[in-house]
Amino acid sequence: MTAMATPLSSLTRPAADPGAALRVHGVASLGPALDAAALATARAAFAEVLDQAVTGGYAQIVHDAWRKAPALAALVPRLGRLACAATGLPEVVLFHDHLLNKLPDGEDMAWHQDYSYLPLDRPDGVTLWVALDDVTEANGCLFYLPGTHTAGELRAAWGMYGDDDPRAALPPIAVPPDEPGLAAPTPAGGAVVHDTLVLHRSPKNRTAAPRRAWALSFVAAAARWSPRHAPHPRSAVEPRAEGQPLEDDLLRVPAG
Ligand SMILES: O=C(O)CCC(=O)C(=O)O
Repeated sequence: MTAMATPLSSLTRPAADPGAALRVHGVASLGPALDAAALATARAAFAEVLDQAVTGGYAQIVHDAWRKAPALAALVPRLGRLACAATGLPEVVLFHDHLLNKLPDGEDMAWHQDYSYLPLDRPDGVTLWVALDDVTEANGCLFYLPGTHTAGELRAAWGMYGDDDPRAALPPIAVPPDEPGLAAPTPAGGAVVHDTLVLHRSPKNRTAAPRRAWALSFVAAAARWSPRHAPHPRSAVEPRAEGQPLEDDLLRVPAG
């Protein structure tokens, strides 16, 4: 008889076995990922590049922050090793990263899968989300629906090209309106890792202070570009072919 997976009841404490939690629930709290010095470095870099942010209703976003701030690039190996440990991959590639400055009283971010927005031919990867402030339910922590990664890819929550978008034919995201999901409050320097297919949302910041975070998309080295799968800031300015290998100049992190 196969043992039933125990439902996840909390994301407030680091997972005892992040790899198992990621596999079963699609999300795992990792606990501290940046020590005090690294956190100070990341915050200083955040301040330096914030003027390069694009402003959306949901947050100010600095895309590809590691290319803009060498201090952030220097922190990527330690975070990539956490991604390798959680996924079991021998190596991960930093496909994309972004800094998020969630200003007070912005918009809610709806339930979505990160893979909907990755122009890649497979969902093999994770988002490593690092809190740069103490992130709570009040200032807009992430909320998850554990286990939803096993249902496969769903219709993109927003941002489709039109009816011929391949994502339009997928089953819609159907989460009851009264389903809050499981909150993942995370102290500054702490991280949460999630599967690119797990449903998550991020409500608005209801405090008076901005809320800072750094989200890194680590993917399997075998993944290939698929601009047809999803729009992406980089494929829009520098066109990529279907099936093109990931660029050599992306940061690659072997397991430690
Ligand atoms: O609120 C955040 O920092 C993360 C939002 C999110 O889910 C995303 O960028 O995919």
